[in-house]
Amino acid sequence: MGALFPVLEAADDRVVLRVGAEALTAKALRARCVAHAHLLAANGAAPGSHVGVWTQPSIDTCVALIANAATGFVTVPIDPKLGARELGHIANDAKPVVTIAADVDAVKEKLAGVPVLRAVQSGAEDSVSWRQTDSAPLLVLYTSGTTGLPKGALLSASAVAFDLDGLAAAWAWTREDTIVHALPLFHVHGLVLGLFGALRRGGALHWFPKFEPVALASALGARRSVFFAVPTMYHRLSEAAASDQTIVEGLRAARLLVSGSAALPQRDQARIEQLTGKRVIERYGLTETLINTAVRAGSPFPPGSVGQPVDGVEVKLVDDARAPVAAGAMGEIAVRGPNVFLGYLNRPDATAAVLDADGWFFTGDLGTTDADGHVRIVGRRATDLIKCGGYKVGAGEVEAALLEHPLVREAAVVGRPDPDLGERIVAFVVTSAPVESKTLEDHVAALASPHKRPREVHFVAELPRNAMGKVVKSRLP
Ligand code: MCA
Ligand code: AMP
Repeated sequence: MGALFPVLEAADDRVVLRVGAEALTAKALRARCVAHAHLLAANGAAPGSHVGVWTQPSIDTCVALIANAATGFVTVPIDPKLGARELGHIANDAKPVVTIAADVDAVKEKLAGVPVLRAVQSGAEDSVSWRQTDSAPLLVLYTSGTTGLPKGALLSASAVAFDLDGLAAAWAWTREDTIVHALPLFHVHGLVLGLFGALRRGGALHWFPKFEPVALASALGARRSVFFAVPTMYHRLSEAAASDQTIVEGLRAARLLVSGSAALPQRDQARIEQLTGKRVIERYGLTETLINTAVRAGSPFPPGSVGQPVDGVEVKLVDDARAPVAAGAMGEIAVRGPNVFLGYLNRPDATAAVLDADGWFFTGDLGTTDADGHVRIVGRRATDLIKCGGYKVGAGEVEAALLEHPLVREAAVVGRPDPDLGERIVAFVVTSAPVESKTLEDHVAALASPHKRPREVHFVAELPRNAMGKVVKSRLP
């Protein structure tokens, strides 16, 4: 064990966090962490309490997320765009003692019943006990299943530290690196890898609240940088780079280009390589397991590889009965190691369905491995899980939201291949009266979340059903 973020104990004058024109040194960040801990203590939270962080894009949000983790509170990050139904669910399920927000008034209205505190703006010279890499919960991250409301995955401080240290070994990631990213701060990719990863290494993070290709590329050229992005971002960068040399130069200057959260299409990989001479490296993970495999920096890798297991993580491929498949055969990817989550909050049934008594977590992803241990993802067991722009969306949650619209009688939702988003959410609906597609898209955005809205709505007279009356999605047009 040791401190989760050793850089906060040393606290020197190096800039560790940059958002827009604002920057914080380790010393200034440490002072704000101390003030944050005192603020929470004065408002009824104790170490181990669930504390919500409203992740609206600002440097104060980054500070609140770091301070919460560093000083012993369990963070429940909340997507500020969540619709009413999902927000209510998280508040009821995680029961945060208090929620931190940069803009208190806007949040108070939405989070009835949960006290909301303004994020600390300045620091304090005082002492605090720093969070160690123990096995108690550090984060509750909400993630979608095929049906029902999202489940809260409980991740320990030791899992986060283990995984980040494994990735540091894989990528020769040191305090000299600046992570550059424009990912949201309420998922593993942007929060654990991008924010906590930079801090744990003691390097820096340059975070962009919005995905802006030219600004990001310029930041990549400015220092020894490592870029984290989802495939949709690489797709858009490769398109923009075709007519903008700044982007080509930025991508070329980065020490490492890393992609994850969904499969990186080979054509985008090829286009980036052709433009910059660099290959993007992939890593593969889930909210529940953090990152399981990663391509090693500077090592050759076959096309489509998501890398070899992170040091200390075991990977096996299994059949439908969870027995190992023959060497070279395709199977469901199962993983075991200190990176695996503690379980879903309040959902022992759902935990038992994915985590066995020997500690193996069954991912639902289908893959193959080669003789060198390189993993390739070839599909997913559940067709009702959609990865849109790197966000996981359950078809069932979109269907449930659509069915809450008074004019929708039946709904079926599928993911269809999309060159930009990976998969786009497509809805088939039977309505009792004419209604605009846009109305239904906005309805889902308001109830669940904008990234869960259907990008395409088809109005049909009836849904194809089998003899039992069950919708047969494979027969949808
Ligand atoms: C659009 N908007 C709306 C509506 N339509 N707002 C309200 N009502 C509507 N009907 C808003 C959106 O919120 C957004 O706002 C803006 O309009 C544009 O929306 P959209 O078109 O959906 O966004 P996009 O441009 O397509 O976004 C592409 C993206 C995004 C930037 C690539 O998908 C993204 O950030 N993806 C990252 C997902 C991620 O981090 N996944 C990691 C999961 P505004 O512009 O203000 O936002 S962790 C994981 O998977 C594992 C562990 C792993 O391996 O990493
Ligand atoms: P989430 O639950 O949002 O954390 O998403 C986890 C899922 O993202 C995994 O189960 C995979 O299906 C997918 N995923 C993550 N990284 C990759 C990758 N490099 N290639 C293909 N799929 C990925």
